[in-house]
Amino acid sequence: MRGLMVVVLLVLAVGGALAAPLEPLPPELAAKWLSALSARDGWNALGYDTEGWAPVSYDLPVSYPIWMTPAQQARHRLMWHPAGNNNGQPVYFRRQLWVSGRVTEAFFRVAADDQFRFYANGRLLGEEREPLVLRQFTLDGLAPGANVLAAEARDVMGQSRGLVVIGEVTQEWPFTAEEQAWRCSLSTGTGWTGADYDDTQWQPAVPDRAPAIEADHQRYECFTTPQDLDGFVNAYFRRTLDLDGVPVAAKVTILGDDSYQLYVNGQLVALERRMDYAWRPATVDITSALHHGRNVLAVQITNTWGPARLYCAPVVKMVF
Ligand SMILES: [Ca+2]
Ligand SMILES: [Ca+2]
Repeated sequence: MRGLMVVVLLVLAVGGALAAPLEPLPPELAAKWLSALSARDGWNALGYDTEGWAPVSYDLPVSYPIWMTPAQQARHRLMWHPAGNNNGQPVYFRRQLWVSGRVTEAFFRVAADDQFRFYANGRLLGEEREPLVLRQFTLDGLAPGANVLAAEARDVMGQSRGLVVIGEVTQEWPFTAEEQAWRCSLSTGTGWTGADYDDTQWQPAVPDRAPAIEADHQRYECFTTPQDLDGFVNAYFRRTLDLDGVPVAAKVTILGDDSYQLYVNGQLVALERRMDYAWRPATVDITSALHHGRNVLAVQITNTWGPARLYCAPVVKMVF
C-alpha cells in the first residue's frame, strides 16, 4: 500500500511538472514594442516622437532559435514590422521600459532572423550578423523613470524574419525619506490593503528615530510614523510597486516592532504576532501575489510598548 502511495505521489509530481503553464506576455506588455521601416536620428533614444510607428506583429511563420526554452517561446514570440521584410533594409524596433525601483541586475537575450544591433538609451550594446544566434547583454545604468530599448534588424535572406528580445530586470525598493513612497496613518478604513484605496490623506513615513535593528550581522534601517508611538497602538503603511514586466521571482524582507501583517494587493502574505519573533527579519515569497502594472504593499504594525517601527524591503525580478 505504501509503495502504491509513493508511485501515485511520483506520478502527481511528474504530472505537475509537465503541466507547468506556458503563458504569453500580457497583451499590454506585448504591445509595447513598436516598429518602423524608416527612422530619423535619435530613433533609439528617449524623447523620440514615435508617431507613425506600428505595434509589432507576432504572427510570423519562423523557426525559433535553438536555445529558446518552451516557456521562453510562449512568452517571447519573435516579432517584426507588420508590413514585411523591407527588402533587406533596416527595420527599427523600440520599447519604453519604466523602472520604478533601484535596478540591481538587467540582463537581455537577443537574436534575429537575420541580423540585429541592440541599443539601450541610445547606446549600442552589441550586434550579431548570424541568423538566430544568441547574444547576451548585461546592462548597467538603467535609471528610475523611462528607459528605451531599441534594435535595428535586417532580414537579408530566406523567407522568414523575426527579432526576439528577452529582458530580465531585478529591482529593489529600499526605504528613502526623499522618495516619500511609504505612506502611513494611525487609522484606516475598509479596503485599506487593496490597490484602489485612497491614501492621499496619509502622511509620508519617516526614518526611525531609534537605533537601527541589528540581526544576523546586518543593520535594518527602519521607518515609522511622524508621531512618536508609545503603548498599545496600530499603525498602517502603504506603498505602490509599478512593474513594467511580469514578476517571476519576488520577495520581501520584513520585520516589525512589535508585530506585523503584510498584504500584497489585498492578500495577506505574511504575519507575525509574536513579539519575540517580529523584530527578526523574515523573508517572504510574494511572487504569486504580484502582477504587471501597479501593485500595493500594505502593512499593519501593532505596538505594545516602546517605539514602533517597520522594515519592509521588496525585491522583484521581472521579465518582458
Ligand atoms: Ca531571413
Ligand atoms: Ca515596540
